[in-house]
Amino acid sequence: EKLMNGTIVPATPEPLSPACSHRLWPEIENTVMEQVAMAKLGVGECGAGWQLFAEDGEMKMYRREEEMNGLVVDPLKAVHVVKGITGYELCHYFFSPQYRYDWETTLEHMVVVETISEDTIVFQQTHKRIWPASQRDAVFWSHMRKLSDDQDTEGPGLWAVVNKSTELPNYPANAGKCVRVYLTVCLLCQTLVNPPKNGGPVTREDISCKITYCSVVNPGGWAPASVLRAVYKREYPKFLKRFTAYVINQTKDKPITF
Ligand code: 18C
Repeated sequence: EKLMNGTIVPATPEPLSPACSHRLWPEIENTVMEQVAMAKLGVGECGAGWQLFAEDGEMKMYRREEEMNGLVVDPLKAVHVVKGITGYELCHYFFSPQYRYDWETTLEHMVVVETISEDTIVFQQTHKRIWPASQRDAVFWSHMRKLSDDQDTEGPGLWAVVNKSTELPNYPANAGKCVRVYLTVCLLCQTLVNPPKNGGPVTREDISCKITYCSVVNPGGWAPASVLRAVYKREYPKFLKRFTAYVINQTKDKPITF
């Protein structure tokens, strides 16, 4: 850029996200890149040991049995294809605090701790207690972003939400009755459009969304492995079915948002 006095200054790059000056930004950036790259890999490509543990129509859920210091931390990877909704819509309802109680059945209480920007929020959540373990809570940042799709730069692209545990002095871990869990979650959504043959406008009949949901939750403290794995097996399919049905229902009479 050339100033009035003739000095040449480098053009300021467009801000990537309104959150990019925040202290958490480097971690958010790195985590999003890493999680999206992992989510894009098929279960065959990202190492051995993935076992299918739940299947329902297009939905498939895999897990890898893993332990860390004696705690079950099984990574989960789910894929699903849902008709009639876009990747943006799924990410919007997953990210936005105002809908969370509608679909998150394990939730007891949610607090927005910090709104860093329109696309980046820090949450504190308390989840329902499972007998005989202690109740769990989580503090995590959540970031929503559009990604450029290598195959289809003109298309609706890819949207993702990444959630990752963080520490906050005002919300110390294990201070009250809750044990703090540590989570890394990625929801990656790709909209697929079937252009209508008559050349007419695209309707909800013509769209579908390919979903990949990856999650690793460290329970943070003692929890019986058998109970924990049973909770996994029940709660993850329940979550993905309920959440996608919720988004279909919320959007069915609304204009399509890409
Ligand atoms: O990704 C999801 N939701 C997001 C928005 O809420 C966000 C939250 C993740 C929650 C992480 C799990 C927190 C602990 C939950 C305790 C279990 C409660 C079950 C209550 C049943 C009545 O990313 C969707 C998340 C879908 C949740 C699936 C359940 C995950 C189970 C993980 C278990 C780890 C701790 C277990 C504690 C003791 C168990 C004996």
